[in-house]
Amino acid sequence: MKLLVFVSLAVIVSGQYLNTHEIQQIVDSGFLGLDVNPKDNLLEYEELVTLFNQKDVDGDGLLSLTEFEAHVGADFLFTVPLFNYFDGDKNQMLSVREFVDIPFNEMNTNGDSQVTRHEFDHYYTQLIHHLDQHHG
Ligand SMILES: [Ca+2]
Ligand SMILES: [Ca+2]
Ligand SMILES: [Ca+2]
Repeated sequence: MKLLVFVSLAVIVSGQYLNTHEIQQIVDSGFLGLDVNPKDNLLEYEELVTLFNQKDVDGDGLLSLTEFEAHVGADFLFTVPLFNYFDGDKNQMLSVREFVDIPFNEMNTNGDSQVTRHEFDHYYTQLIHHLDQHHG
């Protein structure tokens, strides 16, 4: 099993694209990391803002790359590409607007106050796919 993990990482590092299953796993863990309070298979706007504030360890109202890294996990392949993607004004910091408001509105295609698993999957699968094609 360890060997398998090593081999699949080596394939990714060598620049080959992720397969559908690998992208699905990333999307799964992404959702699980966000749907925490309440854990109801929905992402509420307030839930994401609360999470943002929890991750903002130094309380300056912004997520640094270090704070973001702690959120996504050290072994996550797309930490830097994802951070740069969200960092619209390229100041190396993520504001609530960049990390919550803009993605939330993009995901929330029917404009209510929550993002369903389906909406999240659609958005995040495309995003990871996009980053996968353009990084490395
Ligand atoms: Ca939730
Ligand atoms: Ca901060
Ligand atoms: Ca920024």
